[in-house]
Amino acid sequence: MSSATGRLLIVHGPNLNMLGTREPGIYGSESLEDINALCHRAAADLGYDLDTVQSNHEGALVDAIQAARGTADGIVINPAAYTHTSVAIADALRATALPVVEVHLSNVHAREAFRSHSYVSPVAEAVIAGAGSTGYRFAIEHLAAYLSS
Ligand code: CA2
Repeated sequence: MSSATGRLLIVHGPNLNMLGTREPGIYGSESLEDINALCHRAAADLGYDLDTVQSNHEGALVDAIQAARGTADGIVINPAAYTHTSVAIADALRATALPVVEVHLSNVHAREAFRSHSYVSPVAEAVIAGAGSTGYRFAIEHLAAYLSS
């Protein structure tokens, strides 16, 4: 039996399984496993259980988001490239009616113009971009504060 305050879901989009292998100047040198470990520590510090999921497939991400309804209290999502293209992911997030925090490792607003548009941001309680892996800790702290308010 868990005595946790609640349960959070971290959703990682396409290619984030490649973290730490290429483009460290943009995305940092930590692996996805490192970031998941950071998320587990941040959630545990605040009394939350945590699930993580990564997929390179839009439909699998939609399935994971739909499954969060009834099992999670909030979602942290880095939709990666689907940020800029996916109405399906935005609709799935909206349908959960759960609080969502959108995270980007890089400052998407300082890069190519197409990265400044997000289908997910209108569904999000908060958006964190450019803080690197620490952005995930900020997102978890914000969700915990939101859920306890
Ligand atoms: O800054 C972010 O976190 C992004 O969501 C990352 C996405 C990008 O499409 C978004 O515009 C911003 C790309 C993730 C790809 O990650 C890689 C990591 C290592 C090697 C190759 C790709």
